[in-house]
Amino acid sequence: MYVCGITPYDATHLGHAATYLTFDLIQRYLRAAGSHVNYVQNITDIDDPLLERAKRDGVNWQDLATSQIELFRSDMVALRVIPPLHYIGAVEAIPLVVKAIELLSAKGSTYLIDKDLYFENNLVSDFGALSHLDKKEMESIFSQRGGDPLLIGKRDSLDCLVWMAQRPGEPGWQSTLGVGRPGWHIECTAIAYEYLSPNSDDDELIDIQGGGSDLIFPHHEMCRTQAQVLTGKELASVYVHAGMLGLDGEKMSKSKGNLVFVSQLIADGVDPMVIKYALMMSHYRQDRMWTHEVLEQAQLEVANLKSALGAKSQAATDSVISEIIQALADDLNTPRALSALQSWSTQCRNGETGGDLSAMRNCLDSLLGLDF
Ligand code: 5CA
Ligand code: ZN
Repeated sequence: MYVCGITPYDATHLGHAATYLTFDLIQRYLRAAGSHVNYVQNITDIDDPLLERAKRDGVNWQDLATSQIELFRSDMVALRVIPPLHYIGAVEAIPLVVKAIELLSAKGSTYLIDKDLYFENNLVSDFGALSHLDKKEMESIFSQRGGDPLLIGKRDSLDCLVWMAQRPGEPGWQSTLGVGRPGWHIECTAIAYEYLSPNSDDDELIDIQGGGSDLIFPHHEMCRTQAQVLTGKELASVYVHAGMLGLDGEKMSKSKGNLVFVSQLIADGVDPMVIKYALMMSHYRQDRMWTHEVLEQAQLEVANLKSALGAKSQAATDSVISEIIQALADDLNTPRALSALQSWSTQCRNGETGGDLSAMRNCLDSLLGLDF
């Protein structure tokens, strides 16, 4: 499973948390079912937006990245997210990126504009099969998400930058492609290619490619196309995209600045398990809003659950555990799982007995990552 990681600034807002919790639920379910999960996540620790933010704030870009990665990691620990097996930064992956670009070039799918190297994605016949957007929409989203559809010299407006020659005042790394740095999409393609057994006999390179739905286009479309040229294979058997979390009617995003930070909520005294519970109250694929009411409802439900777990005896647990497993198997239907937990809490409050407390605690911990 490859999940697109953070660009380390403005971390960790609740939108990030919602997305990584989704993939944590997948990892937990697969592990509980007996699978070994090779979970890889990147960190985009060199890219235009990071450099722009460091410049705006007058700080060193590496210091900004290091401090934000630390914050992200401590937030993930507080939320009891199981870390990926491989957690790879773009900077450390530069040799892999260069190798991948060399392979793309050997297949004739790159070209130069000045000293920058571009990938020609039209060479793959079903380009667009992931996002199903028409070309005008693609061009519009591409320019909003760091692309350059209008750049003169491109063979196609949607071709993407894979190696950017060093700009004055910006960092660059020596390579066979000249001194420069990786483009965004190739970073994830190269890391997935290296860490997720490209030599297996499967028709697809990996099982699950994931991230938020804002990555469907251009990011995952471009990664998929690059992987196809590199390997002749589909990048993933399943593409999983979490819906966007919003605040005050708009997507929570760094560019709009309407962010609620996990670390701020925790500093304000909110229990991380309540944050997690609140994010699981809605379905991961749904675009949804973060509101005070959502947090209050989660506080109430967690209190119910804690009092059920703290009671002298508990209502029967077998059927509720089985309902939780079935709910998660049903495309991670967390609202259904939490509603089963609330019914069980009510049964406990009504004095029903016959349950196995440690089985329930194990279920909460292993499948939902909840510990009270
Ligand atoms: N570094 C790239 C991916 S390679 C990136 O998109 N970084 S990010 O910091 O902008 O986002 C990190 C992850 O959080 C991505 O998977 C993104 O899709 C997800 N994400 C960003 N904003 C939201 C949001 N409002 N709701 C849900 N998920 C979000
Ligand atoms: Zn990515």
